[in-house]
Amino acid sequence: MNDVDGLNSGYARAIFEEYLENPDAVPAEWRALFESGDSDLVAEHPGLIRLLESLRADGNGHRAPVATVEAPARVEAPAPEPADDTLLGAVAAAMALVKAHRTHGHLAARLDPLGSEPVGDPSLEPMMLQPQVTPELQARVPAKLLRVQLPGETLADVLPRLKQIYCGTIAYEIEHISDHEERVWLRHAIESGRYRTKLTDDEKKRLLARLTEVEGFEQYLRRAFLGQKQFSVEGLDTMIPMLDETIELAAEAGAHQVVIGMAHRGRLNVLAHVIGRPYESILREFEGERTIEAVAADPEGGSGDVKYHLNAEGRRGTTAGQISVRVAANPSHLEAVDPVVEGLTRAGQTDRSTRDGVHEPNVGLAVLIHGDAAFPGQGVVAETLNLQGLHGYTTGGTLHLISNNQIGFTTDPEQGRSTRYSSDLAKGFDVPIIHVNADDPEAAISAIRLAMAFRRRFGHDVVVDLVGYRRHGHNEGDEPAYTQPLMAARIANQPTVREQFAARLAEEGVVSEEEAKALSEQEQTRLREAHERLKASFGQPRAPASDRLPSAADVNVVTAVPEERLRALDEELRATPEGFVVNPKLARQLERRAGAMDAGGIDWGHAEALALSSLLVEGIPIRLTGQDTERGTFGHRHLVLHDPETGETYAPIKHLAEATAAFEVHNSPLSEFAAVGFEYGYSVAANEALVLWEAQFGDFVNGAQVVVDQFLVSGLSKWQQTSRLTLLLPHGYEGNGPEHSSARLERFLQLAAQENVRIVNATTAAQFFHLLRRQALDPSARPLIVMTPKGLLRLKEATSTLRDFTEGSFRPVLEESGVDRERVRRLVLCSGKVYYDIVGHADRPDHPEVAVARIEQLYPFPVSAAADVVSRYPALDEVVWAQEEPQNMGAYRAIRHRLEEAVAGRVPLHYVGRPWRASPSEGYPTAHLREQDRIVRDVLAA
Ligand SMILES: Cc1ncc(C[n+]2csc(CCOP(=O)(O)OP(=O)(O)O)c2C)c(N)n1
Repeated sequence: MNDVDGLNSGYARAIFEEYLENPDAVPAEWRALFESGDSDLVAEHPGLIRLLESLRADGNGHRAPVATVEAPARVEAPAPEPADDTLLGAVAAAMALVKAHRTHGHLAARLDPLGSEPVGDPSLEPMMLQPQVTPELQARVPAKLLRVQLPGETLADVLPRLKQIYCGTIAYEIEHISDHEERVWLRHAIESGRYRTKLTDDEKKRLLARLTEVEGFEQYLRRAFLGQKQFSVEGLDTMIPMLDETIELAAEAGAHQVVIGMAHRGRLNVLAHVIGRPYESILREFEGERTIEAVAADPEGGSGDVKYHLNAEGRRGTTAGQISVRVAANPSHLEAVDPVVEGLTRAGQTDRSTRDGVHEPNVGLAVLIHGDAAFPGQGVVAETLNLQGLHGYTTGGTLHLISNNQIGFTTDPEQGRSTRYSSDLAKGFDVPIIHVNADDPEAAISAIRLAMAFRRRFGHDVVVDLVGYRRHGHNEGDEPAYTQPLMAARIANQPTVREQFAARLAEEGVVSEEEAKALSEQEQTRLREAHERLKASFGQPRAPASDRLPSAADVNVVTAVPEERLRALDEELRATPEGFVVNPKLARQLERRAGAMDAGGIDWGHAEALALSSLLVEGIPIRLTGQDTERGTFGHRHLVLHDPETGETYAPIKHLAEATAAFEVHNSPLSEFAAVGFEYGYSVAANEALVLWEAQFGDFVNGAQVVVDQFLVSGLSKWQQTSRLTLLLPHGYEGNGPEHSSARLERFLQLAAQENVRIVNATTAAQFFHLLRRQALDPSARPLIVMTPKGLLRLKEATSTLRDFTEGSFRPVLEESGVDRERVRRLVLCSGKVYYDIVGHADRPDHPEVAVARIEQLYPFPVSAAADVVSRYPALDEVVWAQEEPQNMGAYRAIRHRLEEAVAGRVPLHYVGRPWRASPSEGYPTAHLREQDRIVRDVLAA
């Protein structure tokens, strides 16, 4: 590449031309060089300056570099020495070398404890560069030109250190980060070695003791309970001291709580050593007994869960004081707990007890421990990463720890992902990634120190990829040699991390071999004694069954609100500050609300605003999220107003004078899995709050089916975990095609049992008002699933009068008024919007022998209220269940036996609705109308 001048000017010229096109496109070092007026540089490298000058001259007509490049004019540049020119080429190459270490150093790092050779990269080899940077040249390239934070005069001094930093047992991926300040901070932090401090002898001793506990615990369980699943952490033992360090640093930064989300691997060890759950309690489960705590909390009915899914919380002492550490309950579905942990953490970081509400990220930390196969494989990980910077969702930076055992069950990485690293997904989210070899516990601790310092400084997520191995099979009943024979053989010869660390400390004279051995023996004794104590307790009386969960049975909750209060709130809901302009079209809509307070016609959105605001003045905090929820998908809500002139926003509901709790409303990202998981977690931690998630259309809740199945409906039974999360799911057949018609009511009904949830399809604004208030005020917290309307949002017949709000309560069954009961031969029971299709049909007046009643609450099914309705019609010939959904969908199949109970054999029960269908509805509006009309005619026909 050297040209006639003996310079590597081709390379420099290419970069310079790139610089002229776009200064930001060239490496920062080159940009700095081109723009530098540094007189030292000029004096030392006249050849370089001359080249730059000539390049600049070539660049005429392009964007000129900044004016500081006047330095050459002040220099009497001697004719360039060929030696200088060679040096110039070497400087350029050296700069590229530094950049290559920062960018690609990880490719040459020793990250695998099993000793696989790193792939390396030519850009990291001085002799592979153009021009080659020979040892002689390395000794001549001044270090200060390289802008590294390392001691030494020349590249020769700096290069070994650079290799040690970037290609050792710890490696970094930070250069993809788009924020300059973060990048520079990270480079500085890494190269200065600030977080790579050596442990003191005391710290080393403590670390050895911890590794001994970790290993001893797993070994004891394996010996004592041969073949039982424990999902041993061995091979990634270092994870536990890393969590110790994390908690310590979180507390130091002001956290009161750390919330950990993790799967099976190493969980028992985390419970024992990070949470501090007593050995006896864990051993009891291995003995096949339910824990005393679980029995006491749920003496009847709860299913419980396997031991490596259970929720646990403990308090730990740190140098900064006590801190609570929680491991969230999780299901088998890997990574599903991620957004739940974010929600739990966010709720813990938020003070909801005042109108303004305060979110303080420093008081809590979310830690997510991922499997290396699950992290790139499960989409919810990406959805969760996408929450990190969102105003309504951020937790101030999550620490992600990939417990990377280089295998997923029996699947090798080449089969499990398309990228080099398990962590690569995170790069798309501007997250720094620190890889570390799990057999170097000191490096692992420093990885945590850097990660936590980054989080503290920038409040962003950070990933630590802990590269280890799996000493045994996927679980303890598994034979890894069947599928990974070479790896298994290698692992069999690998000393444990404790053994390696003990040997090192013995070499350093910090802990003798005998002392290390004694530590291991002490740990086994501790475990044996705990086990013996436990066995001795068998057969003794248990703790009394107490603290039973409150039943969800009917509780009297006052949901009516006095008129004066509603009127005052309504005024406030329309008030904006001086100078704030409301969009004129919207202003007219809001003004109509004022009229409705007197004349009737209070619609859905209006009723919702009154319900929410009335709760805020009663001290109930509210969080409402969903896609486009601030306005409402169907434009019925408009809780957040936008000034058309300034673009500023104002939400009157956040400014109610007498509110004593916080109101949050956020448009969510286009996510369902993570969005619902987050709200579930939030609602678990904020049991006093009304937390609502709204689907854009009800069908999209299927993207959160995992959360519904494995948390929402079963969390109470599995983990005694309650929530009053409310799902608002637009549902109803209005000709919008198969998907947008149905929120799949049938699925929720299938999942309902043991009063685990409430499922409602309310049909008037006042019913919705009372329902929301009941949901918030009912002392027994249960998730609520609401089939919400679309067309009914503004349907006159579905509106209510002020009196409907100041009196009464939510009614699970609504009867049609104005019917001569004596004449009724057919009682039609239905739920939801189809009611209005029936009673509004042109043929309705011709059928006085038909009466229609609405079942508003589908679960728990109001059998006695429905039976009362049936009993009020003395001349009945039949009861018809009418629905717009196909027979295999909607409510019918789930509630049929309940309807039969209500009818009690008095008359036959018939079905009218769509026939069995594979798809919920017709795709063509005309076909929809025909079918809808057919259903109503069948309902009314004699
Ligand atoms: C969503 C989901 N799919 C499949 C499984 C079954 N499964 C349990 S563990 C496992 C392997 C996980 O590998 P990795 O993420 O590397 O964690 P490791 O078990 O190796 O610690 C699989 C496939 C699951 N639990 N969840």
